[in-house]
Amino acid sequence: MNALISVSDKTGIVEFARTLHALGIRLLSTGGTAQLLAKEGLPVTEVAEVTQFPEMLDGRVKTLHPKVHGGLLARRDVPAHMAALKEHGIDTIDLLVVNLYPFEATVAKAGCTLADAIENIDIGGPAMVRSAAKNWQDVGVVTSADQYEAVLAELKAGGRLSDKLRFALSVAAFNRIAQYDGAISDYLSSVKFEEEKLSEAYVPERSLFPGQSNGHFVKVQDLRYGENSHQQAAWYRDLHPAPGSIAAGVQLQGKELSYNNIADADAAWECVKSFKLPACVIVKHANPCGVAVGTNALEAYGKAFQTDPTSAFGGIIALNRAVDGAAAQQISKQFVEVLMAPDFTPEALDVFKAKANVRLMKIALPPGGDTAWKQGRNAMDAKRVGSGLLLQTADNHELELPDVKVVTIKQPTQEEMQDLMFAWKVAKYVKSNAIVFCKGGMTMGVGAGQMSRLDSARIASIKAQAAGLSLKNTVVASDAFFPFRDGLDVVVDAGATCVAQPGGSMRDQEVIDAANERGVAMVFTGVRHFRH
Ligand code: 93A
Repeated sequence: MNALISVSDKTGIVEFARTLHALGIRLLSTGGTAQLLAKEGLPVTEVAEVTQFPEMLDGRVKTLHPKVHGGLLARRDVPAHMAALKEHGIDTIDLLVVNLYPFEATVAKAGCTLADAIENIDIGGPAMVRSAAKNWQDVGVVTSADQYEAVLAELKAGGRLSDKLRFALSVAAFNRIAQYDGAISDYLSSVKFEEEKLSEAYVPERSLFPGQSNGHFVKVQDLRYGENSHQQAAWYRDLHPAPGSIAAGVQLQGKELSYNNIADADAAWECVKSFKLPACVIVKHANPCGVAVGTNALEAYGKAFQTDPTSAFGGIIALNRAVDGAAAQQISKQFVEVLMAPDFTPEALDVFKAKANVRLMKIALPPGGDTAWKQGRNAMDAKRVGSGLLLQTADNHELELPDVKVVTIKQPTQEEMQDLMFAWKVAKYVKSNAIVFCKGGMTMGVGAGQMSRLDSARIASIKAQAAGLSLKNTVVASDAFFPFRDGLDVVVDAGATCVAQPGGSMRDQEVIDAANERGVAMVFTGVRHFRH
């Protein structure tokens, strides 16, 4: 029985080879591996001796030879195959032990050049692995040190590998090759081709194919921990993040982003960029606790903060206009975890220099301006469920004025209608059940994430009161329909005079009658915005 051993990672290989030798298996090997085994006193035949062809081109051609591939690929049960081996003086290779040039580790190193990366693309190793794995009925293929123990156990017990193990090794081998080729494809796809720069350290080109993903994700950074400190975590992004998405942003200063920071920052950013007017969104625990539009960044922030100053403490703040000195001064008065904006003026940066812990993220708005908010949004949403994945197209629905249907005797005023559209937009970014009271382009009370819509309405009301705001003459948006009139009664009792909800309940008429009875205006949007 012949074993060919050719490994870059030489961990455990000497002990493994020693046992193979003790079991009477002949050892063939490539340059570096052969040297190590010989030094450890093992009898080893160099592949070059077998092929009668020296390793050449700096090792680029070592095992790419019919004497190797013939020995791996020949079917032992096909007489013509065995006759061909005999005719050409080829021995069978029954066990292949290969691990590949460390491509992944090489490109993960800071300062890796394209040339370094290319040199670490293994050609001969994967070729042998594929030959052996294809011929799994006759050849065992070992591609990881983790497999040494199981292989030795069977060889010691019966002198040969079982079909079951050889098949499992073959599957593992093809998986490893797919993973290896995936890493090469990811890396090369992200290289911006500039001839004069090929020897410089590799810098990923992030927007070569904006918004496109090849289905692969690349790691942005390891995170200190996940949602909680006992969970491990990392942040991955699409290979080519779309401009306008937080993965295309840059952190200008501050502590490392945490898992929760990134999740909340995304919620805030996705919401703020959907506004045309200067807007500010403050997020806590994935929900907006204050959203407002204004004439500029300062005013929008001031209004957003007013909604719920208690929750805004330690909040994640996003603005869709550059932060200037005045806005920075005002924002820096509160404890802020992350501040995101398309830009920061030098004065604003000066203000935050004194607050080195504040994480400042500069994120471009989607090109195309305020009408292009959907760009940079994911086309698909994914959610992990036990051993599975739920996929859906993202909730990118935007309500247009003509789609809004007034269902009550009372009509909303123009101002109310404007606030309704604003409230509806905010409700889309609030976890269900969402109840959002608004007035004058700002949130006045947000009820989020309750199992009962009534509770969300009550909470919004309590929070408004705590913030010293009155819900009198506000508008309110409900992310889903009111199944009974009680929900409507609660929001009207709280002070709303105008209500937006999807409609579509069996008891719509009961709710419309209630709105008429209470003398408020109500519109149906025809769309629901559950968010879980
Ligand atoms: O440069 S290669 O692509 N050309 C080859 O013909 C070849 N054969 C084996 N790389 C090749 N290998 C790889 O060399 C193996 O996959 C293994 O990673 C490495 C072991 O080399 P050495 O034994 O000289 O340390």
